[in-house]
Amino acid sequence: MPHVATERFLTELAAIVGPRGLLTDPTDIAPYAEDWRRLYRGHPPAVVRPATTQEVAEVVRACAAAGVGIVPQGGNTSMVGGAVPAEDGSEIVLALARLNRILEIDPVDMTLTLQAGVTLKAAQEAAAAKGCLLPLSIASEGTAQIGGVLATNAGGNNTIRYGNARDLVLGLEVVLPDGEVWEGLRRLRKDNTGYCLRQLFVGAEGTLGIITAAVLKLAPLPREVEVALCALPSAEAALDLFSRFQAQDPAALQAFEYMSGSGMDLVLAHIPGSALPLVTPADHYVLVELASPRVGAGLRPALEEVLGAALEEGVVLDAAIAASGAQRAAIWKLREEHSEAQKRAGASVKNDVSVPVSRVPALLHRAAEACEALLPGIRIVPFGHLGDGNIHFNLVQPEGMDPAAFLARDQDLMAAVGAVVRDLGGSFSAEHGVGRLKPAMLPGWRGGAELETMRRIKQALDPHGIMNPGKVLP
Ligand code: 2HG
Ligand code: ZN
Repeated sequence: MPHVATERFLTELAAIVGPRGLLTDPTDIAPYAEDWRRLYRGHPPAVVRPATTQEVAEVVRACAAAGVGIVPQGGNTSMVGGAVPAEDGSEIVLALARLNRILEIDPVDMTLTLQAGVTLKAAQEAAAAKGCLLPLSIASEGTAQIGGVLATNAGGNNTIRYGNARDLVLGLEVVLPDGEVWEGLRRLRKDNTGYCLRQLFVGAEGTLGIITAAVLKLAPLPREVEVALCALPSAEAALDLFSRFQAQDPAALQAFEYMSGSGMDLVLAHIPGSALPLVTPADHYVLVELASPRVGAGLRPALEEVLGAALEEGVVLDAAIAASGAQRAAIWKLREEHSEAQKRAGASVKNDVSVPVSRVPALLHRAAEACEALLPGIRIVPFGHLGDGNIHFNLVQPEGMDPAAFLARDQDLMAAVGAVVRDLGGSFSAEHGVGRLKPAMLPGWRGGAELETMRRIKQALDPHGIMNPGKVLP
């Protein structure tokens, strides 16, 4: 059980990270104390901003000796309160933003070695400058940092083609809960030497150690990209369209994203500069992206072939193909601004769930029915990564309802969606993690031997429970 930090302890931290590296003024601390969704506000006595792995290790050793909890924090974009400190002053925030160096890009090995505090966008840009693609794309990539992206095993828009964050990790450097540094920055494509430690830290949400650097796999940079926005009559039609693109050329399919008409309406209403590039609004939309590293891959005719047939058969009602990079970006913006638009529309309850892809239409119908029965007038605004079965089944408060009264219903609503997801063989946390929001749900979904094994791993690595306390495990 972590202890409350003393003045003496803070002086010790200042000696490790220097005056630039320690924030204790409440105004400076405030942005680190609250999550993006504003669900939680902690009271950390300090925010430590180490500049080197060695400093991270010394801070961890000091915290371990004092029994003070540590909350590792990257861009603070967690959707589940994964990087917020406790209210009782027993946890400091350890921000990794100053570990922001790209260490090496190797275009032969196709690897990117970098520190944890580099933003995902900066990492993508560094790779692109060397003619390579870092194939991980998430809406918060301008702010999210590599350490957090790996700690949550982020998924995002390109999972259908390249997998999740964990599929890109070849090596890691991790500061363990006793302050020892595991130097595992290998870049091997094959390495069967005992337990795969790096995968233990990916997705552990900072509860087993602090990721300070990583080696990531790169892919060839696409030379041809096509993006289309399609309006569809039903969720079944969206799945049908996905199958058509899969059947045509699965290797070209880079993203297949779903948006509901209700979600699109919120974007159009709340995000300045957004416009629908289609004549008639619909109840369902899909963004499809095809990409190839080959010049002359013929993606445009391929896209037109599938869309043409789908239009003729009534599977697609209308479609717009981007004619320039600016138009591609404008279509992507309609998708990526969904979270921001929902935030502006009022209080929201998020269900980051996944089901087998074939069951996405059933999820959309049945979960909507269950939520409407619980709270008439609720705004159902699902969107997400249809191609991998991960839907953000998000709910926005009825117009005019008191936000607090709506949030008081969150457990009921999440349970109702959860019951449908369970019945469809899905997961209650697809890509955002468990964080502080969902530990109580874990035993119901991952009980028995699975939860017990997780507890034993936690106990073995962090026996005093100082690493990101209160997250993931109940
Ligand atoms: C996305 O896919 C993110 O845009 C955020 O995962 C989802 O706001 C959300 O629930
Ligand atoms: Zn997502």
